[in-house]
Amino acid sequence: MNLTHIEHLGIAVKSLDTAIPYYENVLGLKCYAIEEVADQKVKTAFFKIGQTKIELLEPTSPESAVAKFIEKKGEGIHHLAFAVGDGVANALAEVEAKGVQLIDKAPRKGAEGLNIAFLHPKTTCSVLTELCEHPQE
Ligand code: CMX
Repeated sequence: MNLTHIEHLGIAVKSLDTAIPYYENVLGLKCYAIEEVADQKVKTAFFKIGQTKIELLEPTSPESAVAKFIEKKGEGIHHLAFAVGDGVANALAEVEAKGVQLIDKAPRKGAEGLNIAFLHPKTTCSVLTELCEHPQE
């Protein structure tokens, strides 16, 4: 598998309105996009540092995976997303053959139009892991 870089870090927050000023006014980053991902029941805010993004995730429903995470563990780092150079579908087949449990059996559309798939944290050393690719890659 060809992982090229950390595409983003997903951070669960209760409120974007509370979290964004910290990233902007303290860390000096610029929020360049806010996007609701309806099927994941989250509202996201994006910042960029070099090739890597920070994705803040605010749940929009108590049934959201992010709402459950915050209830159980509190706010904080929710997932680690790698950019895959040779296709998410190929990478899924490869990691599944090595015993990793797939949450998404096939790539689907995520925030910013990326093709994405999640791997179950029970089989990834407790880190919810996302594989991503830009559709043109
Ligand atoms: N990181 C590490 N472990 C996690 C986790 C996370 N983000 N979320 C859940 N877990 C752990 C729980 O602590 C729990 O462990 P224990 O059994 O030891 O207590 C176990 O996984 C099961 O957790 P749960 O609360 O019962 O939750 P579910 O099984 O219902 O769902 C998961 C867990 C990972 C399958 C689900 O959150 C999921 O499908 N996530 C992928 C999609 C997602 O997170 N979307 C939001 C972001 C979308 C975006 O970036 O656009």
